[in-house]
Amino acid sequence: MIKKAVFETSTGIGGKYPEQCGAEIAMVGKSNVGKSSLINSLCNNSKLARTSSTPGKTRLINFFKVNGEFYIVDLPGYGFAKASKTEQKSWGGLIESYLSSGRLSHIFMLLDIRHPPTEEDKMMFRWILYYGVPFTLVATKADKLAKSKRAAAANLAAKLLGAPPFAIPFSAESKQGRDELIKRIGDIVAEERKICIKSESAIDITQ
Ligand SMILES: Nc1nc2c(ncn2[C@@H]2O[C@H](COP(=O)(O)OP(=O)(O)O)[C@@H](O)[C@H]2O)c(=O)[nH]1
Ligand SMILES: [Mg+2]
Repeated sequence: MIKKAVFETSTGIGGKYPEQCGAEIAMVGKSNVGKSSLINSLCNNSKLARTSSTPGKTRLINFFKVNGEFYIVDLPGYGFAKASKTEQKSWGGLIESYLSSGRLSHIFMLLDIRHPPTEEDKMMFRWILYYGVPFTLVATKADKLAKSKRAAAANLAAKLLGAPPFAIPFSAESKQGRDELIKRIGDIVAEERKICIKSESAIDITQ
């Protein structure tokens, strides 16, 4: 259950991450795929993460603290056509240093349910595998497809990405998939809690 979600901080290139706390779950995907809308839907707050119909607006990593216990993280999107080479490079640097920071518990990678993954989606996915971050694939904007086509389209997008052929259809409009994602987050947070308790008791033994 998400009871409380607040914006904690933003960070850009060379910036500082907030103090680590519990699980950290990040949303990645191309600009306009629905990352901010997903966060707002999960947190029942339409104004929490800024959503926009102009792609490529968010260039910072935004941290939201949930239930005072863990972070949901909104990553800047990729694939905005107008981005210059310099902008693309700085985006890559920001994302790669975050992926390799060891902070991430889990990534939700978002794909538009209506379109095959782009080359940039595939590159993003290779990074996720390379850095070994556990992931869940989410096929967004499910409301834009007929109900009968959603599951197959979501799974096809995952397959074309080169992942196991399974993605959760999600819609911020109809809330389809919301309960499943909340449950997944609950599992990730509980798992992280267990690791914390284990490492705390490991310290006790050596003292
Ligand atoms: N129909 C529909 N539109 C959506 C959905 N999720 C996001 N959008 C729209 O897609 C646009 C981009 O959403 P946003 O969350 O800002 O994408 P982001 O760039 O990945 O953070 C906005 O105009 C949203 O209203 C959805 O599930 N269904
Ligand atoms: Mg956004």
